[in-house]
Amino acid sequence: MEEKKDNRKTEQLEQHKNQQKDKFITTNQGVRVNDTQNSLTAGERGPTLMEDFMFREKMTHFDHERIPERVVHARGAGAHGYFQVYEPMKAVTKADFLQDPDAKIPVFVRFSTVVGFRGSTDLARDVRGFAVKFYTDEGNYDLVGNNIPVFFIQDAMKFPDLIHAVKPEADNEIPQASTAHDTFWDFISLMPESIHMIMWAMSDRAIPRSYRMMEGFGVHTFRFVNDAGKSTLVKFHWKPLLGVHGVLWDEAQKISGENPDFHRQDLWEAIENGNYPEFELGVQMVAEEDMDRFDFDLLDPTKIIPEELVPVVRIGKMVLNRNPDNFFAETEQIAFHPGNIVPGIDFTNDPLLQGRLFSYLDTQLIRLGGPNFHEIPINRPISSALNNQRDGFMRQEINKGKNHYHPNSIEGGCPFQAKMREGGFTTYTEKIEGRKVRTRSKSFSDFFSQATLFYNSQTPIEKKHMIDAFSFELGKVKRERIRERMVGLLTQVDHELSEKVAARLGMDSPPEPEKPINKGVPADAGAEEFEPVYVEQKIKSSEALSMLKNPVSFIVSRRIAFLCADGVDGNAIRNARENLESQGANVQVIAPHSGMLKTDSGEKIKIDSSFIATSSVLFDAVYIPAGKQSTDELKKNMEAIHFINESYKHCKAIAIEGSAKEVWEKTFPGSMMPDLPQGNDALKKGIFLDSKIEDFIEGVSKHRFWEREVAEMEK
Ligand code: HDD
Repeated sequence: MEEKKDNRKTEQLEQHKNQQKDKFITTNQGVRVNDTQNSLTAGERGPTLMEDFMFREKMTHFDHERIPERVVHARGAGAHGYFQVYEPMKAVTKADFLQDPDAKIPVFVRFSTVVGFRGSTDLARDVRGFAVKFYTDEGNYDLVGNNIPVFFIQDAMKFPDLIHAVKPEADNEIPQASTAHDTFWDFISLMPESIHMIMWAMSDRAIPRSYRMMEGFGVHTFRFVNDAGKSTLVKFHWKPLLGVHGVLWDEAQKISGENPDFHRQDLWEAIENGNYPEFELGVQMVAEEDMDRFDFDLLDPTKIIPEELVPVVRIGKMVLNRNPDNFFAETEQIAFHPGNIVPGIDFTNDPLLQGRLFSYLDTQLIRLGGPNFHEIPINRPISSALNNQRDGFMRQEINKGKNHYHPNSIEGGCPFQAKMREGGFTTYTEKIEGRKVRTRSKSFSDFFSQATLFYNSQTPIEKKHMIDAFSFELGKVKRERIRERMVGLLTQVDHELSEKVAARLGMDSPPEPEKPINKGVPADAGAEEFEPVYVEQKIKSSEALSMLKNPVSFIVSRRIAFLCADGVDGNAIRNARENLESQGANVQVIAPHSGMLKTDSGEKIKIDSSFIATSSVLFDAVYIPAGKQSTDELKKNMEAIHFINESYKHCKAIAIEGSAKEVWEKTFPGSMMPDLPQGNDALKKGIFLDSKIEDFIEGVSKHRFWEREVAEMEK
């Protein structure tokens, strides 16, 4: 039974799969094709004939192969999996998929970048989409989130402006998949409500190491509704079991060149190798009557609820365990919509969410070509979909009978409406009263306090990365006045931050602004357009907001480069490799040439890549085995030296064995040589000179040795 629940979506998809093995090519009409290499011509050297239906069909289909890419989140990667709740959630929600801890609910997840086109790079500095479709017995539930818990704007009305500003510039379509240009920062500098999200976007969250290592957030406040019709406000979180890890910006840029598919490939390979990505679903729950007890409005999507105020309760786990069979059919054609909800979940009046509820269905109509996209296999619910909607392009279903209206008597009133007790969705009966107005609530006017909270919560190294990010992004902005406005906004977040960024941009540091701190939002807030208020915060710093204050160590699936040349110590390489692989690490042998490597005892080892075909930025750690002849060759090899140098700069664990120390010395001549750690110091600095393999394993598990950057900063 359990297994069956897990497989229901897979089984449904199975019916639509075809196998080519041992089959003939046919036309789309099922006629076998005898030659798909040559068109039909009048004579060997004559013109192609109009009657060549095989050619025309093949070419016509090809000509129509592309569909519009998503207007945002165009580039992504997806996976199948399942979700299992830990305990029944009956007390707060009647949602069926959150009740039975034995039930595995099929899911499909699509991770994405927002800005770049379909063919852009995975490692752009950008927000990552984190969209989950739960195929529940009560219909599809979509949790369409991001890896950042807040959004740039408070009202969906501004979404087209935001996206126009961030996409490549209108005249020359430059730059690709990047926020580092004038129109984006022009818009942001005029939109102080975006500053909280900007702080996140300038942090290492926006350059994740892997889709498997980032959090996800539903962003808006939603509702749980229980059997008794009682509503509880809820924020959704996905917590990756591998922890949250980023790369350095320098690496991100290089990965974009070396392997633009880095994240996509990482996800695919992890699943193929059985290292299934796992995320726990967390909820922050607030009783409806407590809605107004915060320093901010729960309907404002530019605000988080600090975890210190409301803890994240982990209520279940999602496991991604199957790669799609066909990228287009599944990952490209999947259509998400925050409006796809099931009984037990409902919306709030967040004006961003309300606008999204229009946009997603609308966008699928143009992208997928008509109103029947719900019939595409990946979009079909596993519960049956039945109603009086009819016809339209590409209709798959054959609706029998005369009836396509309700009420009807000729078919006995079928299909019936479902009462609430029969599982019919009933909207939460929220009481609403008000005038029609086109305005922003005053309770949305505190733009800076949580941006400051985010900045204050970071470690010095994380702050440094943010200052670097601002300096890079604004350094690409050509118009002086935009930079000035941005630095002006930063002074409102943190004066020291703005001073540091201003210095890097060669600008005078603006004076510290007056920030009259209010207790709560004052009655005249927002009287002037864009005039922010500052509200005293209960929390000054939140551990949960820092990636580095929440370290999670692991070695499984870490990529370790063994730098070798012919004559490498065969025993050493074998022992180290076996040890690392037994822990689940992904070891790759890198050498000056491809093919086979000859060890000192004449044994042959397969080389995974030559130096020219790979790069240090594609790895998490480096191991340089001993062996006189290998050492002598690596010492002369500029690519090997560069590999080690860059790995050091990017704070990765590096193991050096025996004679390989000479390669290290060649990498860092004279005074450039970093201090080699003694004894236990190795684990602090991440350089493992003739260390025990257990220490290196621990080092690789730590992800990065940021202390090295601190040391560089102090120099
Ligand atoms: Fe959106 C796609 C997430 C605000 C309009 N959005 C899209 C996807 C994700 C998000 C993950 C890709 C889904 C997939 O993989 O197919 N969007 C968000 C989040 C937002 C947000 C977390 C703020 C909290 N989005 C937002 C607004 C609007 C849209 C305010 C418009 C009013 N989003 C869209 C869209 C897209 C989309 C145009 C493009 C492709 C698609 O829907 O299927 O409708």
